[in-house]
Amino acid sequence: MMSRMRLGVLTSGIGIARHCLSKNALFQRNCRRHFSSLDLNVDSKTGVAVLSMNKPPVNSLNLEFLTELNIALEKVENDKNCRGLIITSSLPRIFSAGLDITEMYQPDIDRLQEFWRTLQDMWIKLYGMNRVTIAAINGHSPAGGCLMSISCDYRIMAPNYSIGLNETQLGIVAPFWFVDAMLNTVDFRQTEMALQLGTLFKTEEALSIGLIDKMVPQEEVLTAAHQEMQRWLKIPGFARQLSKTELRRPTIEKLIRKKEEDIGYFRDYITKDAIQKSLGMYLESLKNKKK
Ligand code: CO8
Repeated sequence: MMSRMRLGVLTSGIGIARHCLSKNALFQRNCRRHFSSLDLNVDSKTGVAVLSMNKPPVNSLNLEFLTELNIALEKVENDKNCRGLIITSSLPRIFSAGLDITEMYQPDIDRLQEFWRTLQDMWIKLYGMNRVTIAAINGHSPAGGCLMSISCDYRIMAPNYSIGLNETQLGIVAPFWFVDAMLNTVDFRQTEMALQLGTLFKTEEALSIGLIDKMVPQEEVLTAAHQEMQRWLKIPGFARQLSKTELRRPTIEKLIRKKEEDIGYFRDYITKDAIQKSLGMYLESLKNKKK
């Protein structure tokens, strides 16, 4: 039986989501009001959850969206019947445009810090998740979208999209834990070049350097993710989980140790005049694209 809940831009605030979710209602059919920007479907027969991002126009990660992602990831992790998670997008052509740049441009300082802390928490949960995680990348996946993808255990992507840590193109620097996640995925030389140049790799290039694991036609991305999931779920769960934890723990612990320092660094860095100027120009260039 498929159970389903929609999470989303909370018309009545995050409190409602917490209320619904805290009562373990996430997987019940009857708790679906007020939500619109995340779909979480759990197939109770296979134990596979599909989390689909649905925040038009580009699934940009703002504070509210990250909060919802955190709640959903926590629920998946705590659901004993759930063994695997597929993350994808409901939007055409976009997996996620990464962090919402408007959170970083002319920010309110308290919100900015909260935003960064919520991103850190989301990453710690996703990168350290015991469940098998597969990114079904059915659209562009720059910066924070790339971070989410490389935090999963396996990546399947449709052709003719782009993925990468392009922060330098915005005049900003990817934090150490973005870099660590990249280094744990592709080799040092590729990371060194990609991070400096802010490279957005086309799907084919991403495949050739190991940034993604498989390329399939757009309409087959989700099916391929389910098929791949079966391969992972055949492995005894405890052994697989421990192997993952052993490999990822040092990277996660590094951020946990430096969390507050990282928030302070981010706040001081992002509010510099020169960085604000770069972000403003980048936002403007996105808007002018259409003209
Ligand atoms: N944040 C906020 N708004 C965005 C973002 C974003 N990341 N991306 C796009 N938008 C907005 C556009 O401005 C546009 O707004 P409007 O409709 O009001 O003009 C709307 O979304 C639609 O965008 P497009 O018209 O560009 O849509 P397309 O389908 O043509 O293109 C893309 C989609 C390819 C995703 C394109 O929008 C794009 O390249 N976006 C920018 C992606 C990007 O560079 N993201 C980087 C974010 S930074 C990050 O994730 C990590 C930061 C780490 C900080 C560390 C500091 C220490």
